[in-house]
Amino acid sequence: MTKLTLSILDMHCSACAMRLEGIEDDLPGILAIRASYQRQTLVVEYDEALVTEAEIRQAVATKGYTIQPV
Ligand SMILES: [Cu+2]
Repeated sequence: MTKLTLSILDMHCSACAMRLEGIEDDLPGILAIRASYQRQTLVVEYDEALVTEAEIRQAVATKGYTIQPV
C-alpha cells in the first residue's frame, strides 16, 4: 500500500473535494481517498500493483484540477 498526498491548487468549495474523491470510481486499486477543501489536499492510499501515481495524477487532471508541482 502506498500513500500519496497531493496539494491541489484550485478547489473552490467542498463540492470540489467530493468531485475529486470521485476518481476512485475511475481507477482500480484505490483503497482510501480523502480530499480536504480546508487544507486543499488530496490523500490517496492505493495498491501500486493495480494503479500508478501517474494514473492518479492524470485522473485528477481529467477532473479539471491542478496539482501543485513539487
Ligand atoms: Cu467547488
